Amino acid sequence: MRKLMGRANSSNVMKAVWLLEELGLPYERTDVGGPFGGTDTPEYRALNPNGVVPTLVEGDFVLWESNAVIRYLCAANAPGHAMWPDELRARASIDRWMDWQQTTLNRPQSTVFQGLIRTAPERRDPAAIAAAVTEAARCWTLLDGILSRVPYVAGPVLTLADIALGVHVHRWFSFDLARPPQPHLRAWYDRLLARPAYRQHVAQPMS
Ligand SMILES: N[C@@H](CCC(=O)N[C@@H](CS)C(=O)NCC(=O)O)C(=O)O
Repeated sequence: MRKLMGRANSSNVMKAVWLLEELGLPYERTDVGGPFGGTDTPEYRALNPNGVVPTLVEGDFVLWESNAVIRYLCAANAPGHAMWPDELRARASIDRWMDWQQTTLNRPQSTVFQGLIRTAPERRDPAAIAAAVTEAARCWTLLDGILSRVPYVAGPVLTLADIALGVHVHRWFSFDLARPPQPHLRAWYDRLLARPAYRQHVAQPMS
């Protein structure tokens, strides 16, 4: 049986769960990381030397890095699927947004999330959070511009780019803060909310 190791409230675990559900693939998820612990045992480090989640295990095949995991799941189980098509330019356009999530959006978005959701009010760094909100807003407004022309991040249909970014847009619209108007981003978020797997596994109260 395919095993996905990682707690359900991790954005990176959510990517894999959401995709597995969209593709109708069987899996067992186990709670690892955060309050569940288990990431610093020798057994887990042998699977994932980074000590983070998610980790995918299929027999003797082990994979970590959430975006690599969802690319693999798609290619192995739904080759040629519109989520991650074979055509190289279409695929590269999707990969580009997946890299953008990891390299550009993730740092400010994560600072806002950790600051507002995982840090007690008296221990927060308001200046760091404010700077991160400004930078995250810049990123999301850039995406708002893209989504003024297409319904999904990489074009006309849902792809892995929407999976990688969609787990974060729920948080962005759930944070208790002032946001610039981002109507196209909001319309895309509403489109994602129409999907049962997104509602059930991503659009949950933040913790
Ligand atoms: N680049 C990695 C980052 C993985 C990561 O940082 N995961 C977080 C959860 S989103 C984690 O493991 N945090 C520590 C923990 O849960 O114990 C990926 O995309 O898989």
